[in-house]
Amino acid sequence: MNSKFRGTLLGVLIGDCCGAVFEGEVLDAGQKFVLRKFINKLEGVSFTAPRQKYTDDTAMTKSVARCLLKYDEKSYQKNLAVDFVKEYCSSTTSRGYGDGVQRLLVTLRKEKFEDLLGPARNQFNGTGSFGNGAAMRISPVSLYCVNKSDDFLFDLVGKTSEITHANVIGINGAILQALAIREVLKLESDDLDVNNYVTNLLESFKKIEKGEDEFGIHEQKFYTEQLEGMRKLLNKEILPSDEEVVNILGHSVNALYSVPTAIYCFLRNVNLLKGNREKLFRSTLEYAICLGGDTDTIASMACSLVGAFTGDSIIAKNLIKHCESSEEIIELSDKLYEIVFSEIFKKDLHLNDEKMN
Ligand code: F2R
Ligand code: MG
Ligand code: MG
Repeated sequence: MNSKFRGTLLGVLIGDCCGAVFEGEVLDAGQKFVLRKFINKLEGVSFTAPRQKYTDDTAMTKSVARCLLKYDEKSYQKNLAVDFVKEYCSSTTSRGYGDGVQRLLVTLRKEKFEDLLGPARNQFNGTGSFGNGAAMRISPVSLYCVNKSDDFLFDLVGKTSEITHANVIGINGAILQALAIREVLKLESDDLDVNNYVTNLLESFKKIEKGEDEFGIHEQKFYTEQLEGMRKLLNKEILPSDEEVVNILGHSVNALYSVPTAIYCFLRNVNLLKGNREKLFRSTLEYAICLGGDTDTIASMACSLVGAFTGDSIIAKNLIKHCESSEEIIELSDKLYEIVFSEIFKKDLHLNDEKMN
């Protein structure tokens, strides 16, 4: 499990660092070749350039991990808002934050965090952000909730998301990514039944999206439909082309058109590399970036899923070494593992004590 914790957060970092170079592009055959050579170079021993920089995806994930380490129900959200702002302001390099979220972090700071959720609700003329920023940073919540109830996870995802994302699409994208990671973290073997896995996510989303709005009109089944589309793509006899995948699932900054895409990238490669798990990380990384569009975020979310599934042992050591702050990411993973499992250990001891008495 310690290795799975490391794999999850290293997946975020490496997908982000490698994908950031191609963010916003549509890759033709030539660029796909450049991408392959670029990752080969990062995996090699002779890489001498400065380490590959991470972007907002990792910056915000680090904040979430740090605040979970000192989790307290009452102060968590304020601590997180302050940490987001500190991380944003302390960076000496551009981390490619979304335009809306940058304005929001400046407002939070200017207003001294008096209203934690108001600025997010006011974003985009009061509709709130549907960007994938809440989903891209959610993996530490999956780690923290590995043995907790669904309700606890939903609540913590909500608290972690709503500081910046008030639109239901943005928040539900984070719920989907959090559930998707937690489900693979909990697997004890490296055998993943892809059909079952998608069915479980679909069942969860049918419940989440069954609500009605204030007029009694049934809410649209946004993620449920995307998950159905993903299942169809996964079950196709002929492997779908990159264009077909992007047409059906999308590759934009909108959470609805990127979270299901990231999960698809992971599952497609699980299916393809059944007897060859060693190649799963590299192959998913390259495939997610090949789809173009929001490459750092889609690769980051997809690789986080691979890391949660296999652990960090299949990630090339040089690739880890050549990404900025990988030591810090490993330290955060290990600390999260320690607090999550010391809590469980304490609970077990307490139960044993009760039995003895
Ligand atoms: N923003 C980027 N990349 C492009 C900019 C890079 C820049 N040029 C640079 O290199 O410095 N990447 C990062 O942003 C995505 C996560 O975004 P997040 O945190 O959700 O931010 P935001 O601002 O809330 O939303 C992003 C954009 O989505 C559109 N949008 C969201 N909600 C909307 C709504 N209700 N109505 C209309 N548009 C909405 C806006 O265009 C937002 O700017 C990740 O890709 C991360 O890597
Ligand atoms: Mg980014
Ligand atoms: Mg991005």
